[in-house]
Amino acid sequence: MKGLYLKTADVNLPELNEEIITPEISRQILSSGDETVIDLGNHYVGYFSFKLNSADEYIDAPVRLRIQFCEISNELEYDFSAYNGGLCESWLQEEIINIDFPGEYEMQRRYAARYIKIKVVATRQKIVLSDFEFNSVSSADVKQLKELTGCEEALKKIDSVAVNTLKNCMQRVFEDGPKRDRRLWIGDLRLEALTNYYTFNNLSLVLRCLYLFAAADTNDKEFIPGYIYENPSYVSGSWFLEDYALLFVASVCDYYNHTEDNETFEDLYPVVKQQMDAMHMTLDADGIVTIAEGCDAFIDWCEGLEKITSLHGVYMYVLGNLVDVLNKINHKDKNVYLKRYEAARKSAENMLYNKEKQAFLNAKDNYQYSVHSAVWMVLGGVVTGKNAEELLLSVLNSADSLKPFTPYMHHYVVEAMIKLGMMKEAAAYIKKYWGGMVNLGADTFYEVYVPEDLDFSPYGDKKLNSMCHAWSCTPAYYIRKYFDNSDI
Ligand code: RAM
Repeated sequence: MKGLYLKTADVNLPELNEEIITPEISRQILSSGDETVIDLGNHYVGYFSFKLNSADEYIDAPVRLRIQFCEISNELEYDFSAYNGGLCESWLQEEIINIDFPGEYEMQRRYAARYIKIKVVATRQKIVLSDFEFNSVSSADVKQLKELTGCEEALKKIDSVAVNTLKNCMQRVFEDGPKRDRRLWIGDLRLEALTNYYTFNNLSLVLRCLYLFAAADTNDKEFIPGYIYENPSYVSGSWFLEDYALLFVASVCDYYNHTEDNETFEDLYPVVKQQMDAMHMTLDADGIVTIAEGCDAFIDWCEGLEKITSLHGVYMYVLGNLVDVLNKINHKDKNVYLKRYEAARKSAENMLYNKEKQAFLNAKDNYQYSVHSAVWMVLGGVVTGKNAEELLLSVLNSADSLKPFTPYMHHYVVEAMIKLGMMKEAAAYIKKYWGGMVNLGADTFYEVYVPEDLDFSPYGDKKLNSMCHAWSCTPAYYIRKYFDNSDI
């Protein structure tokens, strides 16, 4: 089966569209110690080339350049040698190159950048750098994109940044971030695929990614890993995130809902079933999900976050999505999952909800009060209607609750609002949160954005935060699905 899955993934390997960016910068005459900055005018992903020539006399020694690729202008000031984070510093986009002869120089590696800073580390004679070109690549076909017609300027601007974010993450797979980690993660894939349906609609890229995960090695619990590598050859990931395994199922359901492609759904159903059954096996005596040994849950990059209530909500949300699809196609297993959904809801009402406080405060999560729990319980359908709306607004406005850290989690806040019909609040939330990045001058949306702490990094040093990150692209999905041509 794995072989067949990989074959389908291969058949759907996309062609990359290229666009040559020629920055407006004249030829630069530089000596040792000089520096120049090239502004590409927007954030792109691709390959950089330039010409090097001698100015007056022939260069009689190699020329040593330090070239730094920066996603945002602040990075131009970063001292890469002072990096102090938990991830490997080789992710920093910096090269020292030595050029022996004058002529054209094409850099071999792919970069994500708007700015390119070149420092002449050593040269004997003056040099001339010219003919700068950036060959940008993406598997998004921009011709597929429809213009927004009836939406206010603030949302239009947010949409364009979101679309740019998605475009730059669409490569051989839906990457999480073209600077880092440059790989396929389920949580990111799901949000990219959803946004892709309303923008570039590259269905074969979605198929490719779903089949790549279907081919992954599962752990002894039968969960697929949270990520995989596919280039130059296939390697299965080794971090097993239960919420991500469930969101694979959600992604298959989204794909079915968008395409009604029964054949693909049936093809992937064994993996779907495996994830749902593996999750079912984690239920404790109270009927609440647990994090199995050797597994983990992501939910958000939020320090100290207790995750059981959220994870239970993800489980219910995915059960709900799956039951909808199984009903649509009148699948034989539809009642199995409906029963599980109902049982999971009862357990959540009994064990996770505090009636007196009207909040999700419970022993499973050490009575921690978080937006995450509330959002996922709303999405799981444990609370509904006016009650849910009030509960959600209280936790969002409370000074004591843990708040989302990543645009990924903020996406699900907006989804919860939309589920409750809070359309005005959802639009306002997008304008405030993603609009905040636009106000900072974002060309693409960031991996993490905490307005009160702009230096926050889950990795201990913001130099490695990704400034064009897939899971941040969903305003384009919301705007195009709900807010373009609406009165909101
Ligand atoms: C980080 C990346 C990725 C995300 C995982 C859980 O490494 O930001 O996008 O899915 O974490």
